[in-house]
Amino acid sequence: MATERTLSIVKPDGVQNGHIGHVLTVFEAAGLRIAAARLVHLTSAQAGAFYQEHAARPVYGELVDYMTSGPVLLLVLEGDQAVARNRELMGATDPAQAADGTIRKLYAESKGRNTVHGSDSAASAAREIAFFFSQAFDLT
Ligand code: IDP
Ligand code: MG
Repeated sequence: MATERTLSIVKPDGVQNGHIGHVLTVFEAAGLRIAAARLVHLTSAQAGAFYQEHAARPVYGELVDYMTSGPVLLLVLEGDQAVARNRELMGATDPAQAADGTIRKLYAESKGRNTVHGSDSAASAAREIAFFFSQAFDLT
């Protein structure tokens, strides 16, 4: 067992389309515990800083606009190999490429409006969790 934590975000389309409940059910059914959660409407500064690694990509402006278009649900998931497990449950970035049964296959509208975010490595997870959640206050 390699218990890990990872950051998940239910993106604006997932919140607006009413998929929070099912996304949480998918995580819990897969054995991932919800270790922290917060619903927020991100500012451009916050979304821009969170996605700083993508700042040089053409999609960056569109991504920041989209992520600030409505509330998002920030989640810390915990469980065995949580980083990889969450990425499996999410499916590929482009819903046309996502495997059957994945969250993005079910709900994503496009490569941009793709319902969920998930950390892509243990290092990203540590950085992303620390960006949104405080060890002293939010996480036990
Ligand atoms: P990931 O979310 O599957 O890890 P990344 O390549 O890290 O994918 O891209 C971050 C986010 O940027 C994607 O989830 C998606 O919302 C957006 N994005 C990536 N590529 C495109 C694109 O070609 N068009 C529109 N949005 C994109
Ligand atoms: Mg990514």
